[in-house]
Amino acid sequence: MTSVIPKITAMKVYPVAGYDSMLLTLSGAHYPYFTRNIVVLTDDSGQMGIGEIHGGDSITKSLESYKPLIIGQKITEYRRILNDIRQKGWREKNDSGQGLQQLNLANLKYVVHAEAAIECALLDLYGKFVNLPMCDIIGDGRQRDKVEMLGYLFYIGDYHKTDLPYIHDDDNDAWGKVRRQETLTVAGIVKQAEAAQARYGFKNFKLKGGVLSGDEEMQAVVALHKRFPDARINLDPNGAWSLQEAIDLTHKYGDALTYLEDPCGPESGFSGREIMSFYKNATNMPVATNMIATDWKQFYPSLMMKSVDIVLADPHFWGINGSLRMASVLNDWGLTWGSHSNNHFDITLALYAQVSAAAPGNITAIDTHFIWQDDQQLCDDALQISDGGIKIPKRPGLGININLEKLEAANKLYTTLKHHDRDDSLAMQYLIPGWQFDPKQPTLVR
Ligand code: GKR
Ligand code: MG
Repeated sequence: MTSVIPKITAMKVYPVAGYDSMLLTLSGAHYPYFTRNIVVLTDDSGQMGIGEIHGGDSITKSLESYKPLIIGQKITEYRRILNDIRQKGWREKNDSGQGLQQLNLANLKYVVHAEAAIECALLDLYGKFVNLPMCDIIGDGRQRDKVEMLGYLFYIGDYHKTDLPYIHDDDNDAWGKVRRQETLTVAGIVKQAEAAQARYGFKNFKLKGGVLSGDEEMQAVVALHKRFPDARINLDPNGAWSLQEAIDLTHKYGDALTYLEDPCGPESGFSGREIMSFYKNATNMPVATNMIATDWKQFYPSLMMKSVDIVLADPHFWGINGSLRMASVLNDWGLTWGSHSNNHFDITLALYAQVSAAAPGNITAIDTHFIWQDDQQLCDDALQISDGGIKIPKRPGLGININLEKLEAANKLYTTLKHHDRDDSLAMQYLIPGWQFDPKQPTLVR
């Protein structure tokens, strides 16, 4: 017999992989595959709730350790379940406390909160139970029906220079072609933005920097501004520039930018929070971060020193409830909320849409890598980006339903991989032999 409030009867963790382009960042070159973990909860009413989080063995192990704390529980107990997980679940030890200040990918497993995937799956079930979309039951409830996403642009390496199985020729329109081709020039970045805009209707753009010299990247920003004069344009070198370089580049090219993301980081014994504060004092340029404030403890000094204006509170780092708590605080204090992203499937896309729909105030357009993965959906009813945004569907919970065949195929691909953790130096070494990550040196400036 089905109980009035459904109980969780099963939890499955699927480590999965998808295909990626040779995207370049300060940490190197994206490998042909990216990995994630998908959680599927089933309740005794027969519903399934789903969640997605970063890949890697450590996160899989954390998720597996949560099973005894979840199975048999009522879905309405989701806050207590999450508290239990935080107290009793397994979590990787030996966190240096550095966070993402220097974009060291080995630290991602400390910054990511695996339980966010459980929170998502539980809220998906809860929404289905009360027959409401997730954004109506989280935070302060629905604030908008459509969420704006930004066009996330990348420099791209030439996969022909590797013997790695990068995806190519997988789509026919202009975006489908440019997203797999080498892109290292100003004209190439503008072409990429045009193609992304043609398919998705983006109004605003972010260029991932930390690849070429600051001057060359700023020239790309100037060209984007010229081509899309009404767009908010942001460049994110992930802290690669020195304080002085960031100030000089801003004075020279700042008119083309609306804000900058993590322009500089720790240097001369000062933390990234202090350096970003000096930068803001010198330039008055609004600054976004997903590096110096990735939790509440880091947020406190960032706030005291006025190091940041836009906190990209990714629900995978902050939890769904934590991210929305941040949205309320920022709104009350006249600051701005947004969300950071890493490569992801359509489950995360739906989560970003639902969380952003519930974030109060004048939020900034949301980061998403999904345009690089579009066509690899794990759900049949995946949300679509069109006219620069995502409309919240009327369907309950996350608003999407997993296709188990596609999920199992992505899991099968994962089992063929030698590396489960992200290491962007592996592919990068095909372009520059012996290449090593240096948080202060753009990837191709060697
Ligand atoms: O996809 O390589 C990437 C990005 O550089 C990612 O790792 C960053 O964490 O997108 C992120 C950011 O905004 O810093
Ligand atoms: Mg960033």
